[in-house]
Amino acid sequence: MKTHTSTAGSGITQINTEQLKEQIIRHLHSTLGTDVNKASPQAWWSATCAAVNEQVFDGLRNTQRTHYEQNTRALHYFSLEYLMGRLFSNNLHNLGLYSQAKQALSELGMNIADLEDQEEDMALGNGGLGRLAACFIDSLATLNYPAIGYGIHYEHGLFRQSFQDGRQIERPDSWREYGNPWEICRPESVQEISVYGYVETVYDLQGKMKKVWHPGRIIKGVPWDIPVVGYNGSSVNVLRLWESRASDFFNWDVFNSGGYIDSARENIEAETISKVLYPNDETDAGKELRLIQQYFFVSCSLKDIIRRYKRSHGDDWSEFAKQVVIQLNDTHPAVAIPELMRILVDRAEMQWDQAWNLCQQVFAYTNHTLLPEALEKWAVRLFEKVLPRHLEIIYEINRRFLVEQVDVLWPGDNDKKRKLSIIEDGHDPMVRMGHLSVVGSFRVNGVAEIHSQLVKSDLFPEMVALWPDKFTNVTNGVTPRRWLKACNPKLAKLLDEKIGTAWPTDLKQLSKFAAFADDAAVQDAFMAIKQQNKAELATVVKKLTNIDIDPHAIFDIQIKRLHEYKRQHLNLLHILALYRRILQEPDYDMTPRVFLFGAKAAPGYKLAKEIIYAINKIADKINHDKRIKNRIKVVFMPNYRVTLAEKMIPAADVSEQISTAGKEASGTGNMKLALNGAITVGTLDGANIEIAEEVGEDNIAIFGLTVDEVKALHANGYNSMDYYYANPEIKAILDWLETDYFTPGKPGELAAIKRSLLEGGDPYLVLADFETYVKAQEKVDQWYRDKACWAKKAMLNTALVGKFTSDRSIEDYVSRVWQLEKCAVKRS
Ligand code: HBZ
Repeated sequence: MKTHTSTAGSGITQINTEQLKEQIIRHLHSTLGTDVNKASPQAWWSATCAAVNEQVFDGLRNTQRTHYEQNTRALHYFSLEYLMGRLFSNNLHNLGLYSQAKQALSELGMNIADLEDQEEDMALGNGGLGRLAACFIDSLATLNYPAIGYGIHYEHGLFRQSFQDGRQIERPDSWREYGNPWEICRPESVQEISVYGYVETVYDLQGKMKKVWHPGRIIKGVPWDIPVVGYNGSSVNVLRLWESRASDFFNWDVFNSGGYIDSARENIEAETISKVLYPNDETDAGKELRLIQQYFFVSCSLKDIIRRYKRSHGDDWSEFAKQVVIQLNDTHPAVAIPELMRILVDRAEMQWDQAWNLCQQVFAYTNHTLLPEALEKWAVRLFEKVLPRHLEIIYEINRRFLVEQVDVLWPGDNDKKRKLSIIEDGHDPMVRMGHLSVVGSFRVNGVAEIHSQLVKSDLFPEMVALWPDKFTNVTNGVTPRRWLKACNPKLAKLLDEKIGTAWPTDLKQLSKFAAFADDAAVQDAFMAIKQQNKAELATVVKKLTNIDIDPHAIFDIQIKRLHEYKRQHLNLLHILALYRRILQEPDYDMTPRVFLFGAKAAPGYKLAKEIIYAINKIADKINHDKRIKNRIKVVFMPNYRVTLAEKMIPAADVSEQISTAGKEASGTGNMKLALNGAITVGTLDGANIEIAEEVGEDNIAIFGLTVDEVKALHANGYNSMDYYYANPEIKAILDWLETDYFTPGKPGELAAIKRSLLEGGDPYLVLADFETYVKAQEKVDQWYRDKACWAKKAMLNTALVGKFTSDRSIEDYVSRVWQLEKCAVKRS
């Protein structure tokens, strides 16, 4: 019997296989009330989680004690979304316990993979922004930075997707239905927050004016802590998520006056706040409940931060900005700015200037989008109803900003004032959250070089004139622990053998792997791993969709939210072009390809749902067409999520990153796929540009218009009809969509795509990029025919993307924004 011992770092108790076995059995008995003979896989999973938690909580206690004793400056990450996925294997890997657990379970007659499948994804996010937050908290703990993530404990995460006759159906996600072993409720840290009501102006005995907010409703925030285990287990930080409940105080009143039923209704209304994640990405929901969600978690979190600060500093605010830095993950938590002002001015009775000074030292803001429909705005009328005092504070912030900053640089320039005002004028005036975030923060960053440039040149040029040093870039990154070591164990092992084991925390080490790119034996090993990963994915595809795919075909993968700017329909037009070529020329020479999609559409985004429907219908036709001789297969994986990504990414040959230039802020799937040896077919957009710089132009297939060319084309008047008439292949494909070829008996069912590209004016320039896209795909097909050539390119992708670890992103934030010190955690 082998007995592995953990290589865990200093914060965590070391443990071996035998001890782990004992712990698992002990938890089966005393935590789950069952035994080895009758325990279900679910019970085995729970018992193993409980055993793992013994190590996790050890590390958590040590970390919290160390941070308290050292009284360190800490980062507070404010995000409405954390797309965590599963935590079982992640925690085991980060604790250095994965192989022990695998061994222990196998000796107990269990397969660790079966247990992993018992866990629901923690899908408290929509896409890139939420997953980025999850990667960042992993890196922060790994790098020993004192940090806490704040967010909402949604009862329902992102909806579950299935297809009915090819159309997307949404069902609620009940990830906690059977409990969540990774969270701890902290009733001792409950907070109460207020909404609605009115503001009264009162004067004290000295005649000093004071504003008093009389809230209309009080809501309780109950914190749930999820330990975030750093790799090697040194620090265990916390993700603190707030759940809303009716306030006891409020209920008591209603109950006493005989309103038992009313009090039940109040309960329900209060609990609604953390009930469900809004499923929109890149569109502003503008709904009252959404604003209340934002304020709820921000207010609870600020109170929590201040409570902790006061424990060591009392009413002395002079150290606050030294101890606290708050990162706003997009504008969603930007109401934190007026909320902190309210606490300081109304509650702590601080002078406005001093309070504002403090705010501007504490907040930093990350922008994730330039799309106009995604820039958050709140109707002033709605704001006034929900947060009347905050609206007054925003007016005062704006008044001073316009008088003291804008009018000083541009005296009498009303046009500048109109552009820069936090309040957008009109018959329905709006609060611009982006403007508020820039004005209230000491630093603003975009998420890739080109995006940060565009934030400055296109979004906030006047703000740059006011504060040139405020703007910076931090290119996104992904955690190589989850996105290589855990999800692609075979490749991880090969890397360990060839370049040593330091790469998970020092990803630039991967460049040593480039030395093997021409080594035939290593090429074979690398390609054999890819082949096995593809075979494993083929099994998953068969199980989920009943479609047979050939692991020897090129696996061409596009996984991301469904959006016109991401251009899944460009991919679809290419598939149709290949299909048509084969029908016209039965011996058409192409390397067999499997096109795999994974994407959820926002439930209210009609065209996105039409694109899903079209892909499914076209897939069905092609997959059953014998004339194709399996040269093309099309698969739409249902319910794309972190767990599915972990299976798809290691099996990808080709990574589709084909957004219209200037629209994708960064992308992070692009990084994960390249890291796992997929070759990118991509536009010069977001982080694709930096990936191309790193891997070199021979190892990536770049196509399409650049940002400047896109701007020029729009400026000169883009007419998609020109492309329709000029290119017979485009015309034939679009016309095809109007027939009933793919939807027998129902002509026109797929016509929405054609309409948006022609009558709709093709806002994302699909037709303009079609020809160069097809050429890039032909190049990829040629590359794949030469096995050694492909292996070399794929290996160089893995070797040369070390820049894109989220550890590097975090170090960039630390030096450009947060100014944090590391804090080594000691064992008790
Ligand atoms: O953030 C994404 C960007 O589109 C992507 O380019 C970038 O890599 C990533 C991380 O920086 N943005 C989102 O994922 N945005 C959302 O999910 C979202 C969610 C709710 C909203 C708006 C946007 O109200």
